[in-house]
Amino acid sequence: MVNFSLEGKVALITGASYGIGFAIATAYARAGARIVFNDLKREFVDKGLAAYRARGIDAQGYFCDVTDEEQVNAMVARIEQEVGVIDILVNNAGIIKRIPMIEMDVADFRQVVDVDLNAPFIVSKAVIPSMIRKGGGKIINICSMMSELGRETVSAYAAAKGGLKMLTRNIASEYGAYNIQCNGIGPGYIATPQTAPLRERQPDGSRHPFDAFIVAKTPAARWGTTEDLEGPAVFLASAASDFVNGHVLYVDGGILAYIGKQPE
Ligand code: NAP
Ligand code: GCO
Repeated sequence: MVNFSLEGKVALITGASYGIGFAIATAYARAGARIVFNDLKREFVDKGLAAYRARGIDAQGYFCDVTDEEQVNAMVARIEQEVGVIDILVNNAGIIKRIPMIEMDVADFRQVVDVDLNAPFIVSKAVIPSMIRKGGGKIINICSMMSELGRETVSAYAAAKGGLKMLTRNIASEYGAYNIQCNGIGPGYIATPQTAPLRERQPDGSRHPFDAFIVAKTPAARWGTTEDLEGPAVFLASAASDFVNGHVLYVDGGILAYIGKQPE
């Protein structure tokens, strides 16, 4: 019998007050997991808690900047004390800055790499020792199309998400023998606040050119929804994926398989 149940598991999803993290956490709760999340801003922790409660989910929310190792270590220690050892970690918190590379300040580049790459290292490092003691665990890194592809204005994000793909493979290589599976999910273009600027209506009411571009570039001919990520995320957190390690599962409606529409 295939086992997708997360009954009795403690799952920490970073940056999960809304967006992709919130959807994944909600799916984990429905599969039986105890949900723990954090956010960078206290007001978002409170909003997140209310949103989980509205769905009948008893989540624990923490204020924590995932780029700050001291804060992360303190949060993980509190979670272990208040909820239990973390069985499932989803490194979801992320930011993007869309700036042409030659106009980008190095401080902006560093900030994106800090949140999107250094933070998954910091949080994973904090949870792995207890996973080893407990006999295993699951780490899921939220990668991107930009783990594979480049495009104008996203040099820092692509560098970080490409690095996150390799951090995923390295965690799998280094800790697979301890029954830790570390995999990535590479979402395609998903409708969330992060991508809202790419879907804004033009002053004349027409679609944003990038919006039309993405629909044309996606064989599924639509943007993804956060719900599209729920099944793959549950699979990678469950016993059903116990021999899947170091893999990035692209959930992109087929973008990476498609060369693009042929000229008329
Ligand atoms: P989002 O709507 O912008 O949400 C990102 C979350 O991360 C927010 O809750 C944000 O908190 C939190 N966060 C940012 N910096 C943080 C920090 N230093 N410490 C703690 N929390 C922090 O993004 P999303 O679209 O749901 O994306 C979630 C993940 O999926 C990201 O890693 C993103 O790169 C990736 N992704 C998104 C797409 C897409 O199309 N949307 C596609 C591929 C990959 P605040 O609100 O407090 O800032
Ligand atoms: C962009 C987008 C992306 C997506 C996503 C694609 O400006 O190109 O924001 O990079 O959010 O990561 O998978």
